[in-house]
Order: sequence, then C-alpha cells, then structure tokens
Amino acid sequence: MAIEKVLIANRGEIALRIHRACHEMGIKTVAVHSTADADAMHVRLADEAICIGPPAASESYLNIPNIISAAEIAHADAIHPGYGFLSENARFAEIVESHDIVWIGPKPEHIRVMGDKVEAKRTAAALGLPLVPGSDGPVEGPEEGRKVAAETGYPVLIKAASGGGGRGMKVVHSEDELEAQMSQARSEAKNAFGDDTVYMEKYLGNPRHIEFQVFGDGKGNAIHLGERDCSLQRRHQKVLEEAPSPVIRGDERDRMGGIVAKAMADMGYRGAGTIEFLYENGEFFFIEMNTRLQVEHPVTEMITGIDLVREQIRIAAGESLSCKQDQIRFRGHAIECRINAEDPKTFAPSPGTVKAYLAPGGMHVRVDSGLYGGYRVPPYYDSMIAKLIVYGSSRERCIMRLKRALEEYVIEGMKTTIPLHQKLIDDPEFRAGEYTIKWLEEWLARPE
Ligand code: MV4
Repeated sequence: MAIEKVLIANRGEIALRIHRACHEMGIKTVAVHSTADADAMHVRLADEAICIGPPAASESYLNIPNIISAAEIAHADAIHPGYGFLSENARFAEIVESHDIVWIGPKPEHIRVMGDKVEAKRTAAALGLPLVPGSDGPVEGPEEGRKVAAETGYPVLIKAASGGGGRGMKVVHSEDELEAQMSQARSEAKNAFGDDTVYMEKYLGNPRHIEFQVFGDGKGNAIHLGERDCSLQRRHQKVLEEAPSPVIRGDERDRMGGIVAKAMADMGYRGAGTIEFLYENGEFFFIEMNTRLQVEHPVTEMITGIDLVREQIRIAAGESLSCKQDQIRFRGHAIECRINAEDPKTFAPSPGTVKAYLAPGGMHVRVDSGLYGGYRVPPYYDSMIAKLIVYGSSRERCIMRLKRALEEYVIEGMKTTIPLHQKLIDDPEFRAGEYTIKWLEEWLARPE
C-alpha cells in the first residue's frame, strides 16, 4: 500500500519529527491542531492543517471522531499517532483501520495486550523474557497477597494492571502492612484507571531502567536496536536518557537483544516497540512493553544511523525492515536532555512567550523542538519544549559536546530546565555513569 499523505495526530516536537521523515520520503503531511496551537510550528510546516477542537486535549488531540473526519476530508492515506495522546489506544487503531486508513503502529491486538500489564507479563513469560518474581496474574485478595509475598520475600510491590508510569504502586515491607497497602493500591487504581485489578512483584531496591528498542515487520521478522538507559527520572518523568547504557557490556546487549528480537518475531509484532527492563546485579527483569515510538528514540538513531520514523512508515506500507540484525552496528554514544518550560529548582511550569531563541548547532548536535522567536508556549499541554540530542565517539566526548551545546542554547522569555542539565552533567557520579532509578531524586534533594 503506497502512502502518499500522512495525517499526524499529535503536536509539538514529535509532530515535526514525523513531518520531517515524511517529507524526506516524498510524503505529504496533514497537521491537526487545537485552537491553542494555531500558530504552532507543526502547523506551519505541514502541507495542510485542520483545526480539530478547543485547547483541552480531551476535545482535540484525543477527539477520535474529529481526527478521523480530518483524515477523510484531507484524503490522508495513513495516520501516525506519535507518542502520548492516542498512540496506545487499541480502539483508535481499529477505527483507523476500519476506515481503510493505514495505521502507522502495531497491530491493535498487540497494543491491547501490552496495555494490560498482567497480560503483558503473561505474554512476555510465554515468549521467554525474564520476569521480576511475583504473582502469576492478578492478586485477588489479601490472603493470596500474603501467600505470594511469603514466596517471593519482602519487600514486595503492588502494581495496577491498568497502570504504568508508576501510578498506583505501593511498596509493602512486611506482612502487617500488606492488607492496608493492597486496599490503598486497589482504590487508587480504581480511581485513576477505572480498574482495580492489581498484581504483585518482588520490590527491587536499586535497579536501573534499561529499555530495548525493537522493530517487527508483522510477518515474523524482527530486529533490536540496542538499549537506552532511562534511569534518570523525577516523579516517573524521564529527564536525561543515553545510549548505550554506561553499564551494559556488548555481550549483554547482544544476548538480551537477541532474546527480545526473537520474542517480537515469534509474536509477529509490527512496527516500533520498547521493552522495558529493570536491571540489577547483572540481571534483566521485564516490567512493561510500550507499543509506540518513544520520546527518547533519537539517542538510538544517533548510535545506529537508522531513522526510526522512516522505518515505521516503511513497515506500515507493507515493506520489509530496511536492514538485517547483522547489518546493525552500535557506534559511539548519544545523550538526550529533555528541556522543559519549568523552574529548574521547583519544577513549577513556566509557559510564556519566546523572547529570544538560538538553538545550538555544529557537528553531531540535534535539536528537536517547535520553538521559534515570538512563539507563545501554551499552558495546556506537556511542559517539554525541546530535546537536545548530542553524539560523541565516546561517552566522555559526548558529555563534553553536550556541555558546549547547553552553553550555546538561548531560550529567553521563560524558565527552562537547561541550568539543571548543566549541573547534572557536571556531577562526578553522573560522569562516572554511576546512577540508578533513585539517584536523581536524591541528588536533587542534596543541599547545595
Ligand atoms: C518496579 C520498581 C522496583 N521493583 N518494579 C515505576 C514505573 C513502572 N514503569 C515501573 N516502575 C518501577 N517498578 C519492581 N518490581 C521500581 C520502579 C520505579 C522506577 C522504574 C523505572 C524508572 C524509575 C522508577 C522510579 C521509581 C520506581
């Protein structure tokens, strides 16, 4: 199926990212936007633009009837959902396909399975991925909870089946806390997701978050593009990501990458995916799979030279993967800094008008952002306004170049997290690559 026009069902830097891949493939683009985004860069760049509703995302970027109508009116052949919004909505994927529009994403059934964390673990186990020890499916009540916890050993973690992103998780240190924490977890899950199903895992005290990029062609072929280290998070928001991980050896990458690629081939996975692991004491433990392109995908592009959005579009069009596993080489090191319109100390949102703008450049420096001088950052959406991605032949050289690029970056008119990144990459522990998922929050709490 030839794709000649893509509707981009997203906004901000990812909408630009998709537009760029499309134009490099000779594909026309249709932007959709809320009334708050009429002057956004993604609207300016696209070949056509259609307003799909008021500022609230629930009425615009999440408005399925309006997006489908826009695609019909513009005669788009395909829809790319980006990340967030409708990207992991299996129902939306089905609706797109039922309108004979190509869905640039995984098969709806795979989106659905991975959206339920209990189903995801069951699937991962069947495919031979190593899991965190814990309950085999949902935990129905405190009695079963006590039994599972006694087997895995305390501390344990109660998680929501419909969760992800850390919401509704409860640590249980001993049996006397279990009943209360379980009913807490259940009511929070019910509130947040309308589903009170919970499951239990051994709580890992100090792991790293390592995720593998995978691609499938939907016909039984799959490859992996190595890992990203996303351990530097604050309140479950990633702050800085790198590839490769400073702690994963080549033989570990090849082994685990081989396992995840085989798993994706066996399930007939189609498109881009990310398999998330916790990594502790040299062992990988599967926790979740994301069935979308991720914010941090550029670090993988930098070290492999593969355009992941181009690959997504090729696969959606029914073409094969552009390369075989043995053609993929991992070269050098890449780091991404997420730059948010926030106070770098308090993280309070700081939207405003861009008074002056100068993005860094030079060799191996990439900026993915919809910012321009005079642009007003709307207050209704995510606070991420730019991603700075830097490559170096080694981690040390990458960090030196990143330091240089951060010095160059001028964004006036609002507070940004650039100063936070400058401090972070100067820290000796960061420089040594010695950090886990707890490190950043502890570092932020340190007295100056
Ligand atoms: C865990 C864990 C420790 N042990 N599971 C948080 C988000 C969700 N994707 C999984 N998360 C965790 N699951 C077990 N068995 C610790 C976390 C976690 C975390 C994971 C990755 C990155 C940052 C994190 C911050 C706090 C907790």
